[in-house]
Amino acid sequence: MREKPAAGRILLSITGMYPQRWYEMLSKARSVVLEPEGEEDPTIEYAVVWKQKRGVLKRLPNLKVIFSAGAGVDHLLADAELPDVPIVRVVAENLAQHMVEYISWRVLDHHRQGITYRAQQAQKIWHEPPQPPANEVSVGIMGLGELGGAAAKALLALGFKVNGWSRREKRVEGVSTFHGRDGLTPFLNATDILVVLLPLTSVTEGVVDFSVLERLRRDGRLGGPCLVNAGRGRLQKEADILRALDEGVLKEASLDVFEQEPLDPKSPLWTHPRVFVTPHAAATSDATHLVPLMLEQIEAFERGEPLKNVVDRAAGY
Ligand code: NDP
Ligand code: OXD
Repeated sequence: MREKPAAGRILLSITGMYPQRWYEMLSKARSVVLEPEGEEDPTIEYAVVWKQKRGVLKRLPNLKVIFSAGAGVDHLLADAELPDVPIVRVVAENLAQHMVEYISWRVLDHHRQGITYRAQQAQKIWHEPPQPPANEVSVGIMGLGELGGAAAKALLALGFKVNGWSRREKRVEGVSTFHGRDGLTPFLNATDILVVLLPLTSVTEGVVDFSVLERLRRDGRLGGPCLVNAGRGRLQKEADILRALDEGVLKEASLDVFEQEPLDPKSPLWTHPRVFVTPHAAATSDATHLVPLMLEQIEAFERGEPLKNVVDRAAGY
C-alpha cells in the first residue's frame, strides 16, 4: 500500500447513502476524515460528498476540489455556503450502464404492456392486447447528456424511434433532436414514452407538469403516452401526474424519484394501478467503481492537469 501523505486529506461527508465502502476505498490511498477538526481544518484539500452536512465545507480553508458522489449536484448547490472551488461530478461507464438498464427495462415494460399483463394475471385473464413493434413507437428523452445519450443509444438498438431534448442545440446520430423552449412542444408532440433525465436546476424545477404531459402524443400506437422519470423528483409535479393519469392524458408512469424522498407512505402513487415505483435506485453510485476515478483525478490535478467533468455553476449542472 502507498504511503499516505500528511497533507491533501479527504473529507468524506455522505448522508442518505452507506458511507462505509467510500471510506474503505478512499482510505486505501489517502487519509480520510469524517469531520473537520476544530473551527477550521487546513489539512483537508478534497471533499467527497453526497448531501453533506450543512456548513461542513466552509470550515476547510485549503479545500481545492469537491467531488460529488453522484452525477447530480443539486444536493451540493443547495448549500448557500458552498466554497468557490471546482465541483467534479460523476461521469462513469458503470453509472451509465445502470441507467441504461433501468431505462431499457421501464421503456420495454410500458411498450410490452407489463402493467396490463400483471393486472390480467391477477385475475387469470387470457387476452392479448395489440402490440406494435418498437419502430412504431417514439421515446423522447428530456436531457440528452451523459445518461440520456447512453439511454438513446440503447433504445435505438432496441428499434425505437428516439427524440431528444436539450438546453443547447445538439446532434446525436439516429436521434431527432430538439432544444430550448421553442423545441419543447414539437418534441413532446412526437413522443409516446417520455423519459426524464434532466438535472434539477432553477430552470428545470417542476418542468414535468400537466401542460407538458398534455402535449405528449395521444394517438400513438400504445393507446396513450407513458412517463419514466429517473432524473430528480422535483422535476415533476406529482399532483399533475396523478391528474393526467386519472383524466386519461397519461396512460402509465414509472417513477424512480419523488418530490420528497423517501416517498410518503400516504402518497397515492404507491397504490396507483398504473404507476410503477422504485426507491431512487435507477443508477446508484458504486464506490468500488467511482473512487478509483476520483483518486485518478486527484493525482492528475496534483500533476497540474485540468479536472474533468467540472460542474458549470451558472447553469446549475
Ligand atoms: P448531464 O449534465 O450530462 O446532462 C444533462 C442534460 O440535461 C443535458 O443534455 C442538458 O442540455 C439538459 N438540460 C439541462 N438543463 C436543461 C434545460 N433547462 N432545458 C433543456 N435541457 C436541459 O447529466 P447526466 O446525464 O449525467 O445526469 C442527468 C441527471 O440524472 C442528474 O443530474 C441526476 O439528477 C440524475 N441521476 C439520477 C440517478 C438515479 O438513480 N435516479 C442516477 C444518476 C443521475 P445540454 O446538453 O444542452 O447541456
Ligand atoms: C445521482 C443519483 O445523481 O444517484 O448520481 O441520483
